[in-house]
Amino acid sequence: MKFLQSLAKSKVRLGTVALVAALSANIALSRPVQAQSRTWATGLTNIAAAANGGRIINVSSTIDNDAKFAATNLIDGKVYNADKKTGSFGWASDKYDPVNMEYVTIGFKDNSLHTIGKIVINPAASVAPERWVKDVEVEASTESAEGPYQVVAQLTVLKKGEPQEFTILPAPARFVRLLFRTNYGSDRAVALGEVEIYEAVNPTDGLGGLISRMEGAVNELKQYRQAQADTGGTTVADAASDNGVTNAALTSSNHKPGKPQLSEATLQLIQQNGGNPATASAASPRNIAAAQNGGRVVDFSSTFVSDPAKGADPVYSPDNLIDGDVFREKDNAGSFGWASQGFAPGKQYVTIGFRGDRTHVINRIVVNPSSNQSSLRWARRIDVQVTTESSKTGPWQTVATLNLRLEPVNQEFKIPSIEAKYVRFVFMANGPGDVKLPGIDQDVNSDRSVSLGEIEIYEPAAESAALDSVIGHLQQILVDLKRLYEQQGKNT
Ligand SMILES: [Ca+2]
Ligand SMILES: [Ca+2]
Repeated sequence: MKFLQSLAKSKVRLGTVALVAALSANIALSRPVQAQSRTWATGLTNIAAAANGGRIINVSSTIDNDAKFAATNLIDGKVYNADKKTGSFGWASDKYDPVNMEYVTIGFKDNSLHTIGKIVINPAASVAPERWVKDVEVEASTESAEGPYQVVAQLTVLKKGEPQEFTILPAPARFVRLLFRTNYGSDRAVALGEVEIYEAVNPTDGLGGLISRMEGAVNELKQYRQAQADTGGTTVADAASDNGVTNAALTSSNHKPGKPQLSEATLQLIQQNGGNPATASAASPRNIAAAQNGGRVVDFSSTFVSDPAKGADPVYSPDNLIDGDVFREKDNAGSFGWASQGFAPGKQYVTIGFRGDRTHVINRIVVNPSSNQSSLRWARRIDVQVTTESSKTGPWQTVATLNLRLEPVNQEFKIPSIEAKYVRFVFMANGPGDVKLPGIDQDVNSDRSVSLGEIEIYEPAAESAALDSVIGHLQQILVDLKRLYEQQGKNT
Protein backbone atom coordinates (compact mmCIF):
# COMPACT_ATOMS: atom_id res chain seq x y z
CA MET A 1 0.00 0.00 0.00
CA LYS A 2 3.04 2.24 -0.15
CA PHE A 3 2.06 3.55 -3.54
CA LEU A 4 -1.40 4.37 -2.24
CA GLN A 5 0.11 6.51 0.47
CA SER A 6 2.27 8.32 -2.00
CA LEU A 7 -0.79 8.79 -4.19
CA ALA A 8 -2.66 10.34 -1.32
CA LYS A 9 0.20 12.74 -0.68
CA SER A 10 0.44 13.73 -4.29
CA LYS A 11 -1.61 16.36 -6.01
CA VAL A 12 -3.53 13.79 -8.00
CA ARG A 13 -7.23 14.46 -7.75
CA LEU A 14 -9.17 12.88 -4.94
CA GLY A 15 -11.26 10.96 -7.47
CA THR A 16 -8.18 9.09 -8.56
CA VAL A 17 -7.28 8.13 -5.04
CA ALA A 18 -10.79 6.83 -4.46
CA LEU A 19 -10.60 4.89 -7.68
CA VAL A 20 -7.25 3.37 -6.81
CA ALA A 21 -8.52 2.38 -3.39
CA ALA A 22 -11.62 0.83 -4.91
CA LEU A 23 -9.56 -1.04 -7.43
CA SER A 24 -7.13 -2.30 -4.85
CA ALA A 25 -9.97 -3.52 -2.69
CA ASN A 26 -11.43 -5.34 -5.63
CA ILE A 27 -8.30 -6.89 -7.05
CA ALA A 28 -9.13 -10.20 -5.41
CA LEU A 29 -12.63 -10.14 -6.86
CA SER A 30 -11.86 -9.21 -10.42
CA ARG A 31 -10.54 -11.50 -13.06
CA PRO A 32 -7.05 -10.88 -14.31
CA VAL A 33 -7.32 -8.39 -17.12
CA GLN A 34 -5.97 -9.86 -20.29
CA ALA A 35 -6.86 -6.94 -22.48
CA GLN A 36 -3.28 -5.71 -22.45
CA SER A 37 -2.00 -8.81 -24.19
CA ARG A 38 -1.42 -6.73 -27.30
CA THR A 39 -1.11 -3.24 -25.89
CA TRP A 40 0.82 -1.99 -22.90
CA ALA A 41 0.95 1.25 -21.12
CA THR A 42 3.71 3.67 -21.98
CA GLY A 43 5.00 6.77 -20.23
CA LEU A 44 4.38 10.42 -21.08
CA THR A 45 7.98 11.52 -21.65
CA ASN A 46 9.54 11.30 -25.10
CA ILE A 47 12.99 10.06 -24.08
CA ALA A 48 14.37 10.52 -27.60
CA ALA A 49 13.70 14.27 -27.59
CA ALA A 50 16.81 16.45 -27.49
CA ALA A 51 14.96 18.51 -24.87
CA ASN A 52 14.93 15.40 -22.63
CA GLY A 53 18.55 14.45 -23.25
CA GLY A 54 18.05 12.30 -26.36
CA ARG A 55 20.92 12.38 -28.88
CA ILE A 56 21.66 11.36 -32.43
CA ILE A 57 24.65 9.02 -32.02
CA ASN A 58 25.14 8.05 -35.63
CA VAL A 59 23.63 8.55 -39.07
CA SER A 60 24.40 6.79 -42.35
CA SER A 61 24.37 9.93 -44.55
CA THR A 62 22.75 13.32 -45.03
CA ILE A 63 21.51 14.58 -48.36
CA ASP A 64 24.19 16.73 -50.05
CA ASN A 65 25.69 17.08 -46.56
CA ASP A 66 23.14 19.87 -46.17
CA ALA A 67 22.92 21.03 -42.54
CA LYS A 68 19.28 21.96 -43.10
CA PHE A 69 18.57 18.20 -43.30
CA ALA A 70 20.69 17.17 -40.32
CA ALA A 71 19.55 14.11 -38.37
CA THR A 72 19.23 16.25 -35.22
CA ASN A 73 16.01 17.51 -36.86
CA LEU A 74 14.55 14.10 -36.03
CA ILE A 75 14.50 14.84 -32.30
CA ASP A 76 13.94 18.61 -32.23
CA GLY A 77 10.21 18.40 -31.56
CA LYS A 78 9.38 20.22 -34.80
CA VAL A 79 7.99 19.17 -38.16
CA TYR A 80 8.00 21.14 -41.37
CA ASN A 81 4.87 23.07 -42.22
CA ALA A 82 4.91 23.69 -45.98
CA ASP A 83 2.13 26.27 -45.85
CA LYS A 84 3.60 28.42 -43.12
CA LYS A 85 7.22 27.55 -43.94
CA THR A 86 7.87 26.92 -40.27
CA GLY A 87 9.43 24.09 -38.29
CA SER A 88 12.55 22.19 -39.36
CA PHE A 89 13.13 20.25 -42.57
CA GLY A 90 13.50 16.79 -41.05
CA TRP A 91 16.25 14.42 -42.12
CA ALA A 92 16.94 12.98 -45.58
CA SER A 93 19.63 10.43 -46.47
CA ASP A 94 22.03 11.00 -49.35
CA LYS A 95 21.04 7.80 -51.11
CA TYR A 96 18.37 5.14 -51.21
CA ASP A 97 19.67 1.64 -50.66
CA PRO A 98 17.11 -0.99 -49.62
CA VAL A 99 19.86 -3.61 -49.25
CA ASN A 100 22.49 -1.78 -47.19
CA MET A 101 19.88 0.27 -45.46
CA GLU A 102 20.27 3.89 -44.43
CA TYR A 103 19.97 4.30 -40.67
CA VAL A 104 20.04 6.58 -37.68
CA THR A 105 21.07 5.67 -34.13
CA ILE A 106 19.49 7.39 -31.14
CA GLY A 107 20.78 7.36 -27.55
CA PHE A 108 19.24 8.61 -24.33
CA LYS A 109 20.31 10.97 -21.57
CA ASP A 110 23.57 9.82 -19.93
CA ASN A 111 23.53 6.68 -22.13
CA SER A 112 20.91 5.31 -19.74
CA LEU A 113 19.12 2.00 -20.22
CA HIS A 114 15.34 2.06 -20.75
CA THR A 115 12.59 -0.42 -21.46
CA ILE A 116 11.01 1.04 -24.56
CA GLY A 117 7.37 0.37 -25.47
CA LYS A 118 6.26 2.87 -28.07
CA ILE A 119 7.71 4.64 -31.11
CA VAL A 120 6.05 7.55 -32.85
CA ILE A 121 7.17 8.51 -36.35
CA ASN A 122 6.09 11.53 -38.36
CA PRO A 123 7.38 11.08 -41.93
CA ALA A 124 6.74 14.73 -42.90
CA ALA A 125 10.10 16.04 -44.11
CA SER A 126 10.51 18.96 -46.49
CA VAL A 127 11.14 16.73 -49.51
CA ALA A 128 8.92 15.02 -52.09
CA PRO A 129 6.61 12.56 -50.25
CA GLU A 130 7.97 9.76 -52.51
CA ARG A 131 11.09 10.01 -50.33
CA TRP A 132 9.17 9.67 -47.08
CA VAL A 133 9.96 6.53 -45.14
CA LYS A 134 7.67 3.51 -45.45
CA ASP A 135 9.09 0.33 -43.85
CA VAL A 136 11.30 0.73 -40.80
CA GLU A 137 13.21 -1.88 -38.83
CA VAL A 138 13.71 -0.96 -35.19
CA GLU A 139 16.73 -2.43 -33.41
CA ALA A 140 17.90 -2.07 -29.84
CA SER A 141 21.25 -2.55 -28.17
CA THR A 142 21.87 -2.67 -24.42
CA GLU A 143 25.64 -2.51 -24.89
CA SER A 144 27.06 -0.04 -27.37
CA ALA A 145 26.02 2.16 -30.26
CA GLU A 146 27.84 -0.32 -32.50
CA GLY A 147 25.81 -3.23 -31.17
CA PRO A 148 25.19 -6.05 -30.94
CA TYR A 149 21.63 -5.14 -31.99
CA GLN A 150 18.39 -7.07 -31.62
CA VAL A 151 15.49 -6.45 -33.97
CA VAL A 152 12.55 -5.35 -31.81
CA ALA A 153 9.95 -4.27 -34.37
CA GLN A 154 9.10 -3.85 -38.04
CA LEU A 155 6.90 -0.82 -38.68
CA THR A 156 5.10 0.45 -41.75
CA VAL A 157 4.62 4.21 -41.78
CA LEU A 158 1.71 5.58 -43.80
CA LYS A 159 2.25 8.33 -46.36
CA LYS A 160 0.59 10.86 -44.11
CA GLY A 161 2.25 13.89 -42.58
CA GLU A 162 1.16 13.19 -39.04
CA PRO A 163 2.57 11.45 -35.94
CA GLN A 164 1.97 7.70 -36.23
CA GLU A 165 2.09 5.61 -33.06
CA PHE A 166 3.49 2.09 -32.85
CA THR A 167 3.23 0.16 -29.63
CA ILE A 168 6.05 -2.39 -29.60
CA LEU A 169 6.82 -5.38 -27.45
CA PRO A 170 8.68 -3.88 -24.47
CA ALA A 171 12.43 -4.20 -25.03
CA PRO A 172 15.50 -3.03 -23.10
CA ALA A 173 17.50 -0.42 -25.01
CA ARG A 174 20.46 1.82 -24.42
CA PHE A 175 20.68 2.62 -28.11
CA VAL A 176 17.94 2.45 -30.72
CA ARG A 177 18.84 2.08 -34.37
CA LEU A 178 16.24 2.70 -37.06
CA LEU A 179 16.97 1.05 -40.40
CA PHE A 180 15.03 2.40 -43.34
CA ARG A 181 13.96 -0.45 -45.56
CA THR A 182 11.75 1.32 -48.11
CA ASN A 183 10.29 4.68 -49.04
CA TYR A 184 7.30 5.69 -51.17
CA GLY A 185 9.00 5.47 -54.57
CA SER A 186 12.11 7.66 -54.82
CA ASP A 187 15.57 6.23 -55.63
CA ARG A 188 17.30 9.38 -54.34
CA ALA A 189 16.74 9.40 -50.57
CA VAL A 190 14.72 8.27 -47.60
CA ALA A 191 13.40 10.97 -45.29
CA LEU A 192 11.36 11.60 -42.18
CA GLY A 193 10.46 14.47 -39.88
CA GLU A 194 10.42 13.31 -36.29
CA VAL A 195 10.98 10.26 -34.08
CA GLU A 196 9.64 9.89 -30.54
CA ILE A 197 10.38 7.04 -28.15
CA TYR A 198 8.49 6.23 -24.96
CA GLU A 199 9.21 3.87 -22.10
CA ALA A 200 6.97 0.91 -21.31
CA VAL A 201 5.37 1.10 -17.89
CA ASN A 202 6.47 -1.82 -15.73
CA PRO A 203 3.31 -3.85 -15.08
CA THR A 204 4.85 -5.72 -12.13
CA ASP A 205 5.32 -2.50 -10.18
CA GLY A 206 2.27 -1.64 -8.01
CA LEU A 207 1.38 1.64 -9.65
CA GLY A 208 2.63 0.41 -13.04
CA GLY A 209 0.30 -2.57 -12.79
CA LEU A 210 -2.65 -0.28 -12.12
CA ILE A 211 -1.70 1.97 -15.04
CA SER A 212 -1.42 -1.06 -17.31
CA ARG A 213 -4.85 -2.30 -16.29
CA MET A 214 -6.42 1.08 -16.82
CA GLU A 215 -4.75 1.56 -20.19
CA GLY A 216 -6.06 -1.85 -21.23
CA ALA A 217 -9.54 -0.85 -20.12
CA VAL A 218 -9.41 2.47 -21.98
CA ASN A 219 -8.26 0.70 -25.14
CA GLU A 220 -11.01 -1.83 -24.76
CA LEU A 221 -13.58 0.93 -24.36
CA LYS A 222 -12.29 2.69 -27.46
CA GLN A 223 -12.57 -0.52 -29.47
CA TYR A 224 -16.05 -1.05 -28.10
CA ARG A 225 -17.02 2.49 -29.11
CA GLN A 226 -15.54 1.93 -32.57
CA ALA A 227 -17.40 -1.35 -32.97
CA GLN A 228 -20.62 0.40 -31.98
CA ALA A 229 -20.03 3.20 -34.44
CA ASP A 230 -19.18 0.79 -37.24
CA THR A 231 -22.20 -1.40 -36.80
CA GLY A 232 -24.75 0.70 -34.98
CA GLY A 233 -24.19 -1.51 -31.97
CA THR A 234 -24.91 -4.98 -33.24
CA THR A 235 -23.77 -7.97 -35.28
CA VAL A 236 -20.12 -7.52 -34.69
CA ALA A 237 -17.64 -10.10 -33.58
CA ASP A 238 -16.81 -9.50 -29.94
CA ALA A 239 -14.72 -6.37 -29.94
CA ALA A 240 -12.85 -7.54 -26.89
CA SER A 241 -11.98 -10.98 -28.22
CA ASP A 242 -9.87 -9.22 -30.84
CA ASN A 243 -7.88 -8.00 -27.97
CA GLY A 244 -6.96 -11.37 -26.54
CA VAL A 245 -9.81 -11.67 -24.06
CA THR A 246 -11.46 -15.05 -24.14
CA ASN A 247 -15.19 -15.29 -24.57
CA ALA A 248 -15.53 -16.87 -21.17
CA ALA A 249 -14.33 -13.64 -19.65
CA LEU A 250 -16.94 -11.60 -21.46
CA THR A 251 -19.96 -10.71 -19.48
CA SER A 252 -22.34 -7.87 -19.05
CA SER A 253 -25.51 -7.22 -17.13
CA ASN A 254 -27.47 -6.70 -20.34
CA HIS A 255 -25.82 -9.29 -22.50
CA LYS A 256 -27.25 -9.69 -25.97
CA PRO A 257 -25.76 -12.20 -28.36
CA GLY A 258 -23.74 -10.54 -31.08
CA LYS A 259 -23.29 -7.24 -29.26
CA PRO A 260 -19.75 -6.07 -28.64
CA GLN A 261 -19.03 -6.90 -25.02
CA LEU A 262 -16.90 -5.34 -22.36
CA SER A 263 -14.89 -7.50 -20.01
CA GLU A 264 -16.02 -7.71 -16.42
CA ALA A 265 -12.92 -5.90 -15.24
CA THR A 266 -13.67 -2.94 -17.49
CA LEU A 267 -17.30 -2.84 -16.44
CA GLN A 268 -16.17 -2.77 -12.82
CA LEU A 269 -13.77 0.03 -13.58
CA ILE A 270 -16.55 2.12 -15.10
CA GLN A 271 -18.92 1.45 -12.24
CA GLN A 272 -16.29 2.32 -9.65
CA ASN A 273 -15.67 5.48 -11.56
CA GLY A 274 -19.25 6.63 -11.23
CA GLY A 275 -20.45 5.58 -14.66
CA ASN A 276 -23.17 3.07 -15.23
CA PRO A 277 -22.71 1.19 -18.47
CA ALA A 278 -25.91 -0.78 -17.92
CA THR A 279 -28.09 2.31 -17.93
CA ALA A 280 -25.90 3.96 -20.55
CA SER A 281 -26.48 1.19 -23.02
CA ALA A 282 -30.05 0.54 -21.94
CA ALA A 283 -31.07 4.17 -22.43
CA SER A 284 -33.44 4.08 -25.36
CA PRO A 285 -32.72 6.88 -27.80
CA ARG A 286 -35.61 8.99 -29.07
CA ASN A 287 -37.14 8.52 -32.47
CA ILE A 288 -36.09 11.85 -33.97
CA ALA A 289 -38.32 11.37 -37.04
CA ALA A 290 -41.50 11.34 -34.91
CA ALA A 291 -43.69 14.40 -35.35
CA GLN A 292 -44.06 14.60 -31.58
CA ASN A 293 -40.25 14.90 -31.33
CA GLY A 294 -40.02 17.62 -33.97
CA GLY A 295 -39.61 15.42 -37.05
CA ARG A 296 -41.41 16.53 -40.20
CA VAL A 297 -41.90 15.60 -43.82
CA VAL A 298 -40.04 18.29 -45.78
CA ASP A 299 -40.59 16.93 -49.29
CA PHE A 300 -42.44 14.12 -51.05
CA SER A 301 -43.21 13.03 -54.57
CA SER A 302 -46.99 12.56 -54.48
CA THR A 303 -50.05 11.53 -52.47
CA PHE A 304 -52.56 8.87 -53.48
CA VAL A 305 -55.65 10.06 -55.35
CA SER A 306 -58.72 8.02 -54.37
CA ASP A 307 -61.18 10.14 -56.33
CA PRO A 308 -59.88 12.09 -59.34
CA ALA A 309 -62.52 14.73 -58.73
CA LYS A 310 -61.03 15.47 -55.29
CA GLY A 311 -57.26 15.20 -55.98
CA ALA A 312 -54.75 14.07 -53.34
CA ASP A 313 -56.48 12.10 -50.58
CA PRO A 314 -55.47 13.44 -47.13
CA VAL A 315 -56.03 10.07 -45.46
CA TYR A 316 -52.84 8.94 -47.28
CA SER A 317 -50.80 12.03 -46.34
CA PRO A 318 -47.02 11.52 -45.91
CA ASP A 319 -47.46 12.96 -42.41
CA ASN A 320 -48.89 9.53 -41.54
CA LEU A 321 -45.32 8.17 -41.82
CA ILE A 322 -44.29 9.94 -38.62
CA ASP A 323 -47.50 9.95 -36.59
CA GLY A 324 -46.57 7.05 -34.33
CA ASP A 325 -49.45 4.90 -35.47
CA VAL A 326 -49.92 2.14 -38.06
CA PHE A 327 -52.96 0.63 -39.72
CA ARG A 328 -54.25 -2.56 -38.09
CA GLU A 329 -56.06 -4.64 -40.66
CA LYS A 330 -57.45 -6.99 -37.98
CA ASP A 331 -59.66 -4.33 -36.38
CA ASN A 332 -59.68 -1.96 -39.38
CA ALA A 333 -58.23 0.86 -37.31
CA GLY A 334 -55.21 3.13 -37.08
CA SER A 335 -53.65 5.66 -39.38
CA PHE A 336 -53.69 4.68 -43.06
CA GLY A 337 -50.00 5.28 -43.77
CA TRP A 338 -48.70 7.08 -46.82
CA ALA A 339 -49.47 6.03 -50.39
CA SER A 340 -48.11 7.56 -53.57
CA GLN A 341 -49.96 8.40 -56.74
CA GLY A 342 -48.40 6.01 -59.27
CA PHE A 343 -45.29 3.90 -58.87
CA ALA A 344 -42.11 3.44 -60.86
CA PRO A 345 -38.82 2.48 -59.16
CA GLY A 346 -36.84 5.51 -58.04
CA LYS A 347 -39.60 8.03 -58.84
CA GLN A 348 -41.46 8.09 -55.55
CA TYR A 349 -39.81 9.46 -52.40
CA VAL A 350 -40.37 11.06 -49.02
CA THR A 351 -37.83 13.32 -47.29
CA ILE A 352 -37.76 13.72 -43.53
CA GLY A 353 -36.08 16.48 -41.50
CA PHE A 354 -35.59 16.95 -37.77
CA ARG A 355 -36.54 19.60 -35.23
CA GLY A 356 -35.07 22.99 -36.11
CA ASP A 357 -33.52 21.53 -39.30
CA ARG A 358 -30.70 20.24 -37.16
CA THR A 359 -28.11 17.75 -38.38
CA HIS A 360 -27.97 14.49 -36.39
CA VAL A 361 -25.75 11.46 -36.45
CA ILE A 362 -28.08 8.56 -37.19
CA ASN A 363 -27.43 4.82 -37.10
CA ARG A 364 -30.77 3.04 -36.99
CA ILE A 365 -33.99 3.10 -38.98
CA VAL A 366 -37.25 1.29 -38.24
CA VAL A 367 -39.99 0.98 -40.85
CA ASN A 368 -43.39 -0.64 -40.76
CA PRO A 369 -45.00 -1.48 -44.14
CA SER A 370 -48.54 -1.70 -42.79
CA SER A 371 -50.93 0.63 -44.62
CA ASN A 372 -54.56 0.57 -45.66
CA GLN A 373 -53.57 -0.42 -49.20
CA SER A 374 -53.28 -3.78 -50.92
CA SER A 375 -50.02 -5.50 -49.97
CA LEU A 376 -49.22 -5.53 -53.71
CA ARG A 377 -48.45 -1.85 -53.13
CA TRP A 378 -46.52 -2.16 -49.86
CA ALA A 379 -42.95 -0.94 -50.11
CA ARG A 380 -40.51 -3.84 -50.52
CA ARG A 381 -37.22 -2.09 -51.21
CA ILE A 382 -36.22 1.43 -50.15
CA ASP A 383 -32.98 3.29 -50.77
CA VAL A 384 -32.03 5.54 -47.85
CA GLN A 385 -30.20 8.71 -48.81
CA VAL A 386 -28.84 11.48 -46.58
CA THR A 387 -27.64 15.02 -47.05
CA THR A 388 -26.24 17.65 -44.71
CA GLU A 389 -27.24 20.42 -47.12
CA SER A 390 -30.44 20.96 -49.10
CA SER A 391 -33.71 19.06 -48.63
CA LYS A 392 -34.47 19.61 -52.32
CA THR A 393 -31.16 19.32 -54.17
CA GLY A 394 -28.93 17.38 -51.75
CA PRO A 395 -26.26 16.37 -52.65
CA TRP A 396 -27.57 12.96 -51.65
CA GLN A 397 -25.51 10.03 -50.48
CA THR A 398 -27.10 6.58 -50.52
CA VAL A 399 -26.28 4.95 -47.17
CA ALA A 400 -28.46 1.86 -47.10
CA THR A 401 -30.96 -0.24 -48.99
CA LEU A 402 -33.79 -1.55 -46.84
CA ASN A 403 -35.25 -4.88 -47.93
CA LEU A 404 -38.60 -5.23 -46.21
CA ARG A 405 -40.67 -8.27 -45.42
CA LEU A 406 -44.30 -7.74 -46.40
CA GLU A 407 -45.46 -8.16 -42.82
CA PRO A 408 -47.26 -5.51 -40.76
CA VAL A 409 -44.51 -5.32 -38.12
CA ASN A 410 -41.70 -2.94 -37.21
CA GLN A 411 -38.53 -3.85 -39.13
CA GLU A 412 -35.22 -2.56 -37.84
CA PHE A 413 -32.17 -1.67 -39.94
CA LYS A 414 -28.78 -0.69 -38.56
CA ILE A 415 -26.77 1.61 -40.74
CA PRO A 416 -23.21 2.89 -40.31
CA SER A 417 -23.29 6.06 -38.19
CA ILE A 418 -23.60 9.05 -40.49
CA GLU A 419 -24.52 12.73 -40.28
CA ALA A 420 -27.86 13.65 -41.78
CA LYS A 421 -29.81 16.88 -41.93
CA TYR A 422 -32.41 15.31 -44.20
CA VAL A 423 -33.12 11.67 -44.90
CA ARG A 424 -34.74 10.77 -48.21
CA PHE A 425 -36.51 7.45 -48.67
CA VAL A 426 -36.56 6.48 -52.35
CA PHE A 427 -38.94 3.65 -53.19
CA MET A 428 -37.43 1.01 -55.47
CA ALA A 429 -39.84 -1.96 -55.35
CA ASN A 430 -43.33 -2.82 -54.09
CA GLY A 431 -45.39 -5.95 -53.52
CA PRO A 432 -44.18 -9.53 -53.09
CA GLY A 433 -42.21 -9.66 -56.36
CA ASP A 434 -43.35 -13.22 -56.98
CA VAL A 435 -44.71 -12.81 -60.49
CA LYS A 436 -42.26 -14.66 -62.72
CA LEU A 437 -43.45 -13.84 -66.20
CA PRO A 438 -41.42 -12.62 -69.18
CA GLY A 439 -41.64 -8.87 -69.55
CA ILE A 440 -42.85 -8.34 -65.95
CA ASP A 441 -40.69 -6.02 -63.83
CA GLN A 442 -40.12 -7.87 -60.55
CA ASP A 443 -39.82 -4.53 -58.77
CA VAL A 444 -43.27 -3.33 -59.75
CA ASN A 445 -46.22 -5.37 -58.46
CA SER A 446 -48.49 -2.36 -58.72
CA ASP A 447 -47.88 0.73 -60.82
CA ARG A 448 -50.83 2.43 -59.14
CA SER A 449 -49.08 3.26 -55.84
CA VAL A 450 -46.37 2.43 -53.32
CA SER A 451 -47.27 2.64 -49.62
CA LEU A 452 -45.68 2.57 -46.18
CA GLY A 453 -47.01 2.81 -42.63
CA GLU A 454 -44.32 4.36 -40.45
CA ILE A 455 -40.70 5.52 -40.39
CA GLU A 456 -38.57 5.88 -37.25
CA ILE A 457 -35.03 7.25 -37.19
CA TYR A 458 -32.60 6.98 -34.27
CA GLU A 459 -29.30 8.50 -33.32
CA PRO A 460 -26.63 6.66 -31.31
CA ALA A 461 -26.02 9.74 -29.15
CA ALA A 462 -27.20 8.60 -25.72
CA GLU A 463 -24.87 5.64 -25.54
CA SER A 464 -21.84 7.07 -27.26
CA ALA A 465 -21.98 10.35 -25.33
CA ALA A 466 -21.96 8.40 -22.08
CA LEU A 467 -19.07 6.31 -23.38
CA ASP A 468 -17.15 9.39 -24.55
CA SER A 469 -17.49 10.92 -21.13
CA VAL A 470 -16.29 7.78 -19.33
CA ILE A 471 -13.34 7.37 -21.70
CA GLY A 472 -12.39 11.02 -21.34
CA HIS A 473 -12.52 10.77 -17.56
CA LEU A 474 -10.45 7.58 -17.45
CA GLN A 475 -7.88 9.03 -19.84
CA GLN A 476 -7.40 12.05 -17.60
CA ILE A 477 -6.89 9.78 -14.60
CA LEU A 478 -4.45 7.72 -16.63
CA VAL A 479 -2.38 10.81 -17.42
CA ASP A 480 -2.38 11.76 -13.72
CA LEU A 481 -1.22 8.27 -12.76
CA LYS A 482 1.50 8.24 -15.41
CA ARG A 483 2.78 11.61 -14.24
CA LEU A 484 2.96 10.24 -10.73
CA TYR A 485 4.70 7.09 -11.96
CA GLU A 486 7.34 9.13 -13.73
CA GLN A 487 7.82 11.35 -10.66
CA GLN A 488 8.31 8.25 -8.54
CA GLY A 489 10.93 6.98 -10.98
CA LYS A 490 12.85 10.24 -10.66
CA ASN A 491 12.72 10.15 -6.87
CA THR A 492 14.22 6.71 -6.52
CA1 LIG B 1 11.81 17.27 -36.48
CA1 LIG C 1 -48.01 5.93 -39.41
